Formats: sequence, C-alpha cells, structure tokens
Amino acid sequence: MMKNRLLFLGPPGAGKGTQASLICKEKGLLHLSTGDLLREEVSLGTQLGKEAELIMNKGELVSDQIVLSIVEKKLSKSSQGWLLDGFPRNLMQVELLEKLLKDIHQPIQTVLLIEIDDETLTHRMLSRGRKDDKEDVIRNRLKVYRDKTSPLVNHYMDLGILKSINGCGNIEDVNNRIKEALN
Ligand code: B4P
Repeated sequence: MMKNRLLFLGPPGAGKGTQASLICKEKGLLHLSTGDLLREEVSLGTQLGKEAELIMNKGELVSDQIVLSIVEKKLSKSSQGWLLDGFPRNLMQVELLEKLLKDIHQPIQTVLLIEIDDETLTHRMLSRGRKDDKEDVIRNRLKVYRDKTSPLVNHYMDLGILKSINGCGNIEDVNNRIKEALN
C-alpha cells in the first residue's frame, strides 16, 4: 500500500510540483509546496511575502524560520496524510522538520528523489518563464541546490527511506515511474 507521509526531493525544475499535484490528487494527500505558499504570500503582498520575494528573485533560500512557520500551521492540521514538496531544502530545515514531526508523531515514510540533468532543468525552467526563471537566477538556484540541498540525499539514504527515479521524459512517464517506486 502506498505510504501517506511523503517528501519529494530534487533540483529546481525537476518536476516536484507537477508530480506532487498528480500524486496528491490521486491519493487525497495534502500537498504542501513551500514554493507555492511563498508565492501566495508574495501575491497577497504580506510583509512575509515582500521579504520572501526579494530572496526568491535572486534564487536564494528564504529564511528557515519563515518557511517553518508556514509549514507548521498546515501540517499540524492535517490528518489524511501529506506530501512535502520543496521542503526541507537544507540541513537546518531537516532538523526543524524532524522536531516538528516528532512532536506530532508523524514521521516521514518515504523520500522520493527526482533525478535529472542540468541541461533539461534549465530548458524546462526557461520555457516556464516564472519571475525567478531567468538564466543567471537559474544558475544560482542550481548552485544553491548542489551546496545546500543535495546533502539531504545522503541523510535520507542513511535513514533507509530514500527512493530515486529518473525525472527525464514526459509527465505521464515520470508519473508512472513514481507510482511504481511508491507502491
Ligand atoms: P519551488 O517553487 O520549489 O520551485 P522549483 O524547485 O523551481 O520547481 P519544481 O521542481 O517544483 O518544478 P515544476 O514541477 O514546477 O521553489 C522556488 C523558490 O522558492 C526557491 O528558489 C526558493 O527561493 C523558495 N523556496 C521554496 N521552498 C523553500 C524552502 N523550503 N526554503 C527556502 N526557500 C524556499 O516543473 C518545472 C517546469 O517544468 C514546469 O514548467 C513544468 O510544467 C515543467 N515540467 C515538469 N515536468 C515535466 C516533464 N516531465 N516534461 C517536460 N516539462 C515538465
């Protein structure tokens, strides 16, 4: 049976958001995308959104406390299971999340790593054309991923809960690979 507390990990533009939406819809899980939640704050023009926008437009990571505060509110209310998309993104966020999940007795069951090459990622993001999808910003986001987020792969591998799939190919093919890995 598919687990219902999941985390999707992978470089920017790997398709985490795209695939997370499909899996959540199918399995009735709460989709928690820190990127989407931050963009929502930006579009509402809140103080938090104004601070986050400046950082996101440079391709840097928004502060751990800001991100944790938006995740915390949502996670503690959820009972049907959840999928974390784009969070945690550095080892400090891992630590903060583990403490939070311990408090609510809901450990992560599976971490799914979407692997893909930089060229495909860059092409996908440039075609999407979001505000932070400019060539120099994309380069920085890939560097931030390598420096700060990729160490999470070993962390979850050591915990024995990591599965990885190839993120190249069309949306349906990738979705089938994910379902196979999760079942
Ligand atoms: P995110 O919103 O997480 O965005 P992402 O990593 O760039 O995209 P994702 O992997 O979800 O790719 P998508 O499905 O959209 O982060 C944006 C920014 O928010 C970060 O840089 C950071 O500043 C901030 N942030 C977020 N979380 C944070 C945290 N925890 N801590 C600190 N800061 C944080 O796919 C990309 C494109 O490819 C789409 O256009 C899609 O349509 C297309 N696509 C997807 N799958 C495809 C396929 N199989 N074939 C062809 N195209 C495909």
